[in-house]
Amino acid sequence: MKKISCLLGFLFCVQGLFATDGHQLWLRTGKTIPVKISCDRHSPVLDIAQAELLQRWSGKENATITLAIKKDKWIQGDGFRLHPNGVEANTELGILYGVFELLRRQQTGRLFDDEVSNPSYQLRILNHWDNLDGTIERGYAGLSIFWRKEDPFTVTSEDMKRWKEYAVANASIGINGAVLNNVNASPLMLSADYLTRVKAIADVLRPYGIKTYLSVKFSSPALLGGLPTSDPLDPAVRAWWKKKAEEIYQLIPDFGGFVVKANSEGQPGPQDYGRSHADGANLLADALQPHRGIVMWRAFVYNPSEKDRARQAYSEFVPLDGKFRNNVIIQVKNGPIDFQPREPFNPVFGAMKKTAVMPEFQITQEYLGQSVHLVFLSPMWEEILKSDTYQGGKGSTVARVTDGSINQQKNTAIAGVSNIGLDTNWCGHPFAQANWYAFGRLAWNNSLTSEQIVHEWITLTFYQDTIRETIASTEWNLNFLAPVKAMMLESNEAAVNYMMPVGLHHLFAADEHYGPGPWWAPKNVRSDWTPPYYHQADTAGLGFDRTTNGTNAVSQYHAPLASQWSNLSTCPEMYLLWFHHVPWTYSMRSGRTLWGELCYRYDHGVQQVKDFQKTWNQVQRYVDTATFMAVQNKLQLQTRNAQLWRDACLQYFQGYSRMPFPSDIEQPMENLQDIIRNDMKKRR
Ligand code: GCW
Repeated sequence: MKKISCLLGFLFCVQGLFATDGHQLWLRTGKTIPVKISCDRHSPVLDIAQAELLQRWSGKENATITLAIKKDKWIQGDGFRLHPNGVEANTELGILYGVFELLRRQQTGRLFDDEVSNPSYQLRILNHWDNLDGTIERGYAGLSIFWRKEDPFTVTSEDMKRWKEYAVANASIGINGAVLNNVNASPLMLSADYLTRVKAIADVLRPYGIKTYLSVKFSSPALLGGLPTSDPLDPAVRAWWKKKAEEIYQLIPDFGGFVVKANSEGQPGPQDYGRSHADGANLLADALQPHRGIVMWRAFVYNPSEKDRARQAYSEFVPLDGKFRNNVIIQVKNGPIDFQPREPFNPVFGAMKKTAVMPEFQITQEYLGQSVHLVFLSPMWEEILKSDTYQGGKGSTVARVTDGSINQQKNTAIAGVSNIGLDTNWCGHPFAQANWYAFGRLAWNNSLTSEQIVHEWITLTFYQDTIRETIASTEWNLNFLAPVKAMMLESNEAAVNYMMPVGLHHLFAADEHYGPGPWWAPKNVRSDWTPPYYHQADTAGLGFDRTTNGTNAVSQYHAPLASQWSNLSTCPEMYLLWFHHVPWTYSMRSGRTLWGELCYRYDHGVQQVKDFQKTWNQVQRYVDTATFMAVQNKLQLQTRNAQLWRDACLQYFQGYSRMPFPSDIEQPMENLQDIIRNDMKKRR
């Protein structure tokens, strides 16, 4: 009897220790091992650095760690030097980031001797598309942690606790800025009541090195200030913004600045008054300049009457190069359309020489399965960062033209559209946490590999003390780390395969951007929001002709890309249907016809997700039950959705190709008419 209860006690204990709701993210606190800290200064930031060390130290018992602020010419900005006895930095924040790196090294077993680490970008910013009523545009993990509908201005202890946890998580990966509201901004954001709440948030984030920024609506002077116009050259408008900036800096002396979405998707902007993006951006830049604030002006613009949406940011912004104040940064989405599963890099990156440009990535999976699909986004971002723009000759990668290596620029920055909400695990899908993590790590070091990032994340997240104590590391590496890593690294390409292979893009049904709808084109919807605009399927072939025979968008890229990509035989197949309208019988490098290749890719994507299910089923004993079940369920849904993508797209395109399904792929499980009918029913 005694034996049994002992055993039960043990099991219960293991199970209990094992249970996790994901709220801790990659920041485990295991057993506390004592450590001594030598640090001759006190400040809110340094106190946090010390507290983190005391709480999470897992190195030698009673080791002494020195934290020292010292001038060191190898250290830049908030960078740091790690050495066996501690951390050195030029700034307090450098110490904090060094401490987090030290802890990460311990937990992931990566040794170091003497190493300097400097951030690639000065500003590493999350953009929250959070609305003031608490909803989140393209958010899939609950309501906003910043705003709510009921009782919107009371700051509760719960609020403060969340904001602090959020700050720790960001600081641990080097994120140092947060834009608190949607780029589709409400003018009320700048009202006194909301600014008071912004101050409360900024006060919590500050000691963790996170600056606060706001998205602003360009027509705020009229909508909020009651002026007759918001014309950027109107003196009263200029005075209004100056005063507003002063009011903000009274409350938040280290306020970071504004993000603006102007003349895009119905948002107001300077063009409403016959002025340019530069006039608009400079107006705000002048208001913020005395306070050292910056403007991040988005280049996400497109006009319904244009023939090719992919050309538009370039055509509007490149002629303005050199016309922006030096506290303006143009914020450019990674691709020329809109966060699709795969796009070539945005040509604006290679084209602006005298204006600072920053990448905008989307961490929230708007077009990549939302919080249902397991898709690790780091390989996609890595692909973009490492793409060569050839701006100043070979080696002018997107990373290097944005991080100050090639163009002299006052500010360097990178932004990620956040995937967090009030869900206990912050991100909805347990694996979506990896995308938040990866964004921060790449923002700190834009030459990290996805392989390294995922290795860190899996180890930090899943290699809990209970596992360490019961399972040999060799076994865990072999049976958990290796297969889960492989699955994650493959997951982005799998999504490309089952959604939009070979350069296809924007095939979504309706505005929810989740399921397939290559047929979707209601009469009352702008054509550049509908899939037929992008895939251009007809009986001759498939794909968008962006060569000289078509819209010539390819000419926005430097040599040798422009000629490589405009030539069918030298265009990389992953961009083929992005740049070309290709005959169905065209012979691909695999020897298959285009039609055969599409069939193979869509089906392969489905098989990849089925393999992810198998991988996951085999790692059950290394994961807590709740996480295991949650991921297992989501993978089931992902498989079903991948099948739907394959069946819908292939049968729809078959209507044009009129070619049979190859016999060696899984045949459609549901017929096209039923798929369309169900989809319509869902929307009614
Ligand atoms: O990706 C698209 C989204 C919109 C978003 C817009 C943008 C915030 O579908 O929801 O609006 O881009 O980036 O401005």
